[in-house]
Amino acid sequence: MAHHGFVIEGYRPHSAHWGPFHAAYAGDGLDVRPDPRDPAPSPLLRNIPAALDERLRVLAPYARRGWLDGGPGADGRRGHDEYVRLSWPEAIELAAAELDRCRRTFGNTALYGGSYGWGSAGRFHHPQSQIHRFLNVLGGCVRSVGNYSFGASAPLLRHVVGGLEPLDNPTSWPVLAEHTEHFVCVGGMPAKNAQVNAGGAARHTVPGHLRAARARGARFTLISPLRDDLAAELDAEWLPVVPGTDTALLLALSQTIVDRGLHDENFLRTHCTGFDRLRDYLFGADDGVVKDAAWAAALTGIDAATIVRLAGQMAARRTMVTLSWSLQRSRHGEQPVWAGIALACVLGQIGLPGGGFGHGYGSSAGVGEGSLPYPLPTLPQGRNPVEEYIPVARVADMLLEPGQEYDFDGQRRRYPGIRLVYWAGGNPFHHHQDLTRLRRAFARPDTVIAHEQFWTAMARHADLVLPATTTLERDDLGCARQDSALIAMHRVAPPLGEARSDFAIFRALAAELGVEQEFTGGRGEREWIEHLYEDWRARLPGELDPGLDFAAFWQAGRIELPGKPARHVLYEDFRADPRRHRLSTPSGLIELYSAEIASYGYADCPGHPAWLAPEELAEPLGDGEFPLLLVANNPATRLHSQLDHGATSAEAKVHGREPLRLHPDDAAARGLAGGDLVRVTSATGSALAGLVLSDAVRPGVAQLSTGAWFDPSAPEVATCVHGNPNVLTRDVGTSRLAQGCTGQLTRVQVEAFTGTPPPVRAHEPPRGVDA
Ligand code: PGD
Repeated sequence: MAHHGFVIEGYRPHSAHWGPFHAAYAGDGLDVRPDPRDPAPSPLLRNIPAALDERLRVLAPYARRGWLDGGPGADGRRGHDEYVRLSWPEAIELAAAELDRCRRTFGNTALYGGSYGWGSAGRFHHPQSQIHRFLNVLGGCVRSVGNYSFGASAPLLRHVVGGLEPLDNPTSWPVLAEHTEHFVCVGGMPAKNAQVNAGGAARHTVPGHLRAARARGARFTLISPLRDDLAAELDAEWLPVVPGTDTALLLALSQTIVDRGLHDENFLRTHCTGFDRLRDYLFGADDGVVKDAAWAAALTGIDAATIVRLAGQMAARRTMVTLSWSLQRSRHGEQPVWAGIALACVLGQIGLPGGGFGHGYGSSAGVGEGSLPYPLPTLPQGRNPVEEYIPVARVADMLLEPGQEYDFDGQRRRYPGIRLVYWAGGNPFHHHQDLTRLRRAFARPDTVIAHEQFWTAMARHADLVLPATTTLERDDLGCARQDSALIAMHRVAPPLGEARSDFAIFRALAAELGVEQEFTGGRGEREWIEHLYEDWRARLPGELDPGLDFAAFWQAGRIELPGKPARHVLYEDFRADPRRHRLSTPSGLIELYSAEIASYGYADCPGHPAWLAPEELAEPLGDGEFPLLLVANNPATRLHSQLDHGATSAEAKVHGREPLRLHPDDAAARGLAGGDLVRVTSATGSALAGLVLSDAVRPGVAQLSTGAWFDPSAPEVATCVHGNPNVLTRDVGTSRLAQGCTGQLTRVQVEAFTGTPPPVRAHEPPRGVDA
């Protein structure tokens, strides 16, 4: 790699969403070493050197040929077109003129700046903060609310427990490690997801806490179609549930406990509302169906005796019901969360050390780490005067159906008409469902602008592609809300090609549009970073002041963050006195029946937790054109789609395609062997993948993780020849309540691919860009 002869000496501190590290750049490569204070560094660190692989980087500004020649307008060539290199002044002039035209002609409600995505770690160069600050200075934009991680849970939790504490600050790990006797892990606590936390994870502690609990004698039950959703060393009893049926299992556990009189009447009376309605439902008063173990056995594939035994064990011990985020990323995803909370209420251990429920243990490194009791250094985003917004996962609906009405959390809303889409720090062609439909949606706007580091599918669907630096090429501050240290993220390499930081790009655009001072606030990058640090420090309570000015902090490379309580028990105060520590629900109590939700009249989210069969289970597993249920979970070898070409990610590929796992029996029934190239089809699309056989996968289930870069280069063979499961998933909300994403599950068939395999081109630049 040629980097203008620029060499940065020595190892410097830096940080990613998957942990802190030290990196040394020698002009032709990057050496990455884990931080010695991290007890369990992530294998994803090995992907980081690939950030500087210039073959995949956007090295200069580019315009899409059709847009440059034909001007703004709806265009189905997005995603197929060639690109034309621009100079920075040309790119800035074109982008600024188009932003100006759209906002003046159609108003700021025609700009979509939802720009969902994780971007990279770093408090200042946080792409969402940068883009929102910029668009707000221009008069605002249509924004998005919610996320793809727990999009169904957040609105539900506000109704049921009056806030997001179970997500933000559940009972802390040291308390679980010491007190929990039985972990009932619904959706597991996968080690792969516990490597990652939005903003960083200075120390990976989850494996150690789990090991400590096991060493103390804690018992683990894993409820998941995948055995490796919990570490093997924990010796869990594995209940390989049919995906999408956890709600039925949770309801049957509650029914069994109540039926045997093992429930906590007192807790249900003093801390909950609506138990009578739930009990009527459990015992079939409304529909004649008793939700007992035999009923659940037929749906879940877990035999009735096992369900009854588990119910008894749970009632006899200090039990923590852990609900993963993945559970709610499917149709009616609100229900397993609500049913899990209801089960914890029936057990009556909420507020006791090690008992109750938690949501997201193992789904992220931060959950259970405790929250810092003060704000982090944060770039102010200004005010968005535009009131229009969409639930984040409804982006394709918005672009395809402007003016269309839809339901969301009790409101009847209307999609705005979008002319310009602006994205920085996210990849909808990774995170969204039914990518064929998303491509149709992205053909609609007049203009799509993206800041990207790599030639991702997002970049390839944009009209103007502005090259962004990676985190390695800029200074920043690294920290997350549940973190234990603030990292001085030293720049470890010079910018590749003509790449600029998102801040520098927005600054140039702001200057062109006459609002530079408003955007920059009169500060350059280094001044902002120093200001964010000093301003944060000045606001800390005196006893928590780290005592280092910016220069000393920068030199030290890191400071430990004080102030987190050593132990925290979710709803301990509420348990002690529910009147004094009311929840922010209408009743002040946990709502097992929500009159508010019931009043919305949504058949797909009634007033109490209920079993609503997902469309994916309309036919039993094994039947029909698509007999297998695909689990499209988050990957073990990279964060989402980031650094898909990195060493850890690339080593897991089979024939260069994403590995698809199948039980050996399901493979044998199809005449397939490990290492075969397979074609996976669903009602929405098809993908090529490399087959891996594993008895850790429940029969009837296939597993293909997200994050292989979308490769539509051989549509005659497959919608994606690289193995991106989002060509297979359905683009439909969880329910009218939350409208969360449902990417986790879809019905598929898996067959041998016998033709000539087309090359994977996802990691090559598009036409017009010098390779
Ligand atoms: P990433 O791969 O992290 O995915 O979706 P998300 O869009 O966050 O994308 C980040 C992008 O930002 C990358 O393209 C990267 O190059 C770019 N980038 C990184 N840093 C910067 C920067 O500083 N500046 C700029 N301009 N760009 C930058 C993740 C989403 O996917 C999430 S959170 C979840 S939980 C969902 N999970 C599933 C799932 O379980 N199943 C399915 N089928 N689909 C899912 N999608 C969701």
